[in-house]
Amino acid sequence: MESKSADIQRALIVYVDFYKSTADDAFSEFVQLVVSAGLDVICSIKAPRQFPDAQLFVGKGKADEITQQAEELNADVVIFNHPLTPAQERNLENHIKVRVIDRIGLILDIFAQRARSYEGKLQVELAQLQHLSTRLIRGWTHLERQKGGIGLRGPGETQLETDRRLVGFRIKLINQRLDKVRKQRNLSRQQRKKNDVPVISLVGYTNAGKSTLFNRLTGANVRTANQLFATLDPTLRRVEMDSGRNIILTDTVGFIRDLPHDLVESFQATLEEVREADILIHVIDVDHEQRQQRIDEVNKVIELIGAENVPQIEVYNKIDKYSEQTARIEMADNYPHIRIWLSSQTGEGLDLLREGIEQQLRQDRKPHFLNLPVTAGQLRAKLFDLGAVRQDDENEKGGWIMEVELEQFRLNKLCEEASLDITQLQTLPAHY
Ligand SMILES: Nc1nc2c(ncn2[C@@H]2O[C@H](COP(=O)(O)OP(=O)(O)OP(=O)(O)O)[C@@H](O)[C@H]2O)c(=O)[nH]1
Ligand SMILES: [Mg+2]
Repeated sequence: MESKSADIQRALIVYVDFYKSTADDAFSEFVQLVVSAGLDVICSIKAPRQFPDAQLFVGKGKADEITQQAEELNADVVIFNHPLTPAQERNLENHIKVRVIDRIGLILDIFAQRARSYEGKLQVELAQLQHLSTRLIRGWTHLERQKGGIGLRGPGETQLETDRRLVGFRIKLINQRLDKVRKQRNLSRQQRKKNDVPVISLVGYTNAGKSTLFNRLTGANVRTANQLFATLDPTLRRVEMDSGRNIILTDTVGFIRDLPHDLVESFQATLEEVREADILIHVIDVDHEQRQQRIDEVNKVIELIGAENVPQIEVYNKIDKYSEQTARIEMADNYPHIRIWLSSQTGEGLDLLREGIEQQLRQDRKPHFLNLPVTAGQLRAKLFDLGAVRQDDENEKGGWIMEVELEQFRLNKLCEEASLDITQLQTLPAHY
C-alpha cells in the first residue's frame, strides 16, 4: 500500500509468537496498536519462536529476512510486538539499518500523541524518559535515515541527545511537578468527600466503549473512536441521578494486556482516581472473543493500583451487535458486584445502569458498630469529619464504642490508613 501523506510512516511489523494459542487475537490487537499510532502497515512478518534470542530477539535468518523486506519496501520503521532490551534494539538497528521500536515504545508514542493536559504530558514524558534512560548509551548515529516520527515524538524529543545525568535530573523535576499536581488532586478529592459526592470511575480494556458510555450518562462530548487509547487524560463530570443525588463520573485511560510497568507507575496520579472511587464501572466489550481474558487483564491492573476492594458494576456493552441479547441486570459471580447488559450506542439498558448505581450507593451505606482502642483517636476524628457518627461513648479502657454509618469500602480504607485491623474493631449491636 502506498502512503498518501508524507507524514504517514511506513511500518514493517514483526510478530514474534511464543504462545501460539493466543496468536490470532494478539496479532490483530498488535496491528490495531500500530494503526492507532497513525502508521501504515506495509508488511507483517511472523516469527514463531520458543524463546527470544539474546542478541537479536529473533534468529539470524529472520533478521536477514526483515532486513531484505525493509529495504525492498522502503520501510521507515520496524516494530516488534514484544519489549526488547536496549542491546537487542541496538543490534537490530545495526543489522536492519532502519529504526526499531518495541511494543513499549509504540504505546508510549500513542500516549505522546494523545496527551493534552499538563498532567497527561508530564506523565507521558516521565514514562518516555524512564524508557529512554536505559537506551541512551546506544547513541543514534548508527542510523542513516534518521528523522522524526515514531519513537522520536513528544515531550522526550529534545532529550534524545543529552546524557543520562540530564535525563535523571529531568525525571526528578517532573516527579516534583507531578507531586504538586497530585497534592492539588488530593485537596479537591477531600473536598468532594466532605461534600459527600460519591465518585464513580469508568475502567476497562481500551476500545470497550468507556467514553461512549460516559458521554451517554453525562451529555459530555469526550472523543470516542474505534482506535486503541483514544482517551488518555481523565475527564470528570457531575451528574444528577433520578433520586436527585449527585455523583461524579470519571472517564480515563484504557488498559491493555502486558501494560508496561513503568507506564502504570507514571500514571499513578491519574489512576488514583480509580483507587479512590466509591464504585467502578468496568466496561466490557461483549462482542469480543477474548472477553474473559480481557476482564482478567483489567482486574490485574485494578489490583496493581490497589483498587481491588472497590465494588464493581460490570457493564457488558455493545449488546446491539447481537440480536439475541437483551438489556438486563444480574448478580455477578463475585458479590457485591452486579452485571448489567446494555448498549451505550443505542442507549438500551441505560436506565438499568442508573438504577444499578443508585442501588449500589444505597446498599453500601450501612451501620457499623465499632469498639475502638485509645490509640484510634485519629480514625475517630475522621469518622466525625465525614459526618458518619451516630453514637459515641467511652469504653472502660479509655477508648470508644461507636455506631457509625458509612460505606463498607470507606470504613475499610480508613482503617487501612490508620493501620488498624477492621476485624478487631467490629463489634455486635448487642454489645453496644
Ligand atoms: N456497536 C456498538 N459500538 C459501540 C458501543 N459503545 C461504543 N462503541 C464503539 O466502540 C468504539 C470505542 O468506543 P470508545 O467509547 O472510544 O471506547 P473507550 O473504551 O473509551 O476506548 P479508549 O479511550 O481508546 O480506551 C467506538 O468506535 C464506538 O463507537 C455500543 O454499545 N455498540
Ligand atoms: Mg475513551
